[in-house]
Amino acid sequence: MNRAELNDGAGVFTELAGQAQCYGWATLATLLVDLDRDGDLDIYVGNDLFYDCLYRNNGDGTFTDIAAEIGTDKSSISAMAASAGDIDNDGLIDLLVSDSTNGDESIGNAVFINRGDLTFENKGRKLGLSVFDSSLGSETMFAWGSGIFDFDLDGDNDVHMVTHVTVEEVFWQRTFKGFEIVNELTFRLLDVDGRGSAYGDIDNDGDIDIVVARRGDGAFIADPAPLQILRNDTDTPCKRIKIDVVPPHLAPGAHVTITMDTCGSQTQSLEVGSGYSSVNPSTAIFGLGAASRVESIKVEAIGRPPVIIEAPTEEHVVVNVGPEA
Ligand SMILES: [Ca+2]
Ligand SMILES: [Ca+2]
Ligand SMILES: [Ca+2]
Ligand SMILES: [Ca+2]
Repeated sequence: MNRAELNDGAGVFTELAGQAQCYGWATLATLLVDLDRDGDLDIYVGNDLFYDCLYRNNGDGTFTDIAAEIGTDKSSISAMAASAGDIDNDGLIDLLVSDSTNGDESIGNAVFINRGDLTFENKGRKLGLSVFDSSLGSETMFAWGSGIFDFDLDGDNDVHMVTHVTVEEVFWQRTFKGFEIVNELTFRLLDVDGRGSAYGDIDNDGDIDIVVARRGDGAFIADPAPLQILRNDTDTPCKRIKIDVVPPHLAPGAHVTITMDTCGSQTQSLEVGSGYSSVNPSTAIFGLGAASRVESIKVEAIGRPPVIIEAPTEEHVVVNVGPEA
């Protein structure tokens, strides 16, 4: 049984008795994101070998599991990873939940496109993201880590997943048809046997790099396997902007929106956790694509008034959403 505990900021945690427990065989993915934009964090719970839960935050310390009501509960039977990101660039944060394709009830990775009223449409198959390419080495694959980011900085979000069963990580790039697997990326590795992935700009050059956690050799004995860092060496003429949200404890679930001189706007939700046992930094990175400049940045942190920065001149901006700002 899972537990939800409130942190009072002084090192004391109090259980929300009976709330957000989502009983299942094994919970491997927990994602906190404000899906209905009402100023509180909702919770997606991904279970292995059992149905998933989606808890709407009622704002009073209680949660309501709406997964069965809206049909997201049975879309992923072998969930290891869940990620939040705006897949279709309409300003509403969508969900990616990994799954296997190994012949049980599993139907492949789910992509829940947010309609804005806490209902979703699973477009995983339509977008080409539901199944892995069996030519990559196995038909039995499970993604333990996932990320929705604009890895090539061309102005649209791409998708990365890391899998096990000694298969490499998989990278989808957005095309006019949907998403297609890209195999020639410079940071592609073999025999990853990944059990988690985190996403951030490790070398501080303005693009998203990846850290992959790996299982040790042997089925039951955890021989050490070092982390792998996948440095992103994207060569692009597109401009970019990196936005750090501080203080870090107010960043989880914050919506960061940039408006550009052309091509409209882009929105990201800062994730608390990423896939299985991984955490991302409180940083948003946007590629501007065909746009030439950012006209404004808007950061909406949970429980804080929006902070708007007009006409930023730097490629790296730190936005303070705290009371002392
Ligand atoms: Ca909410
Ligand atoms: Ca969306
Ligand atoms: Ca892209
Ligand atoms: Ca980088």
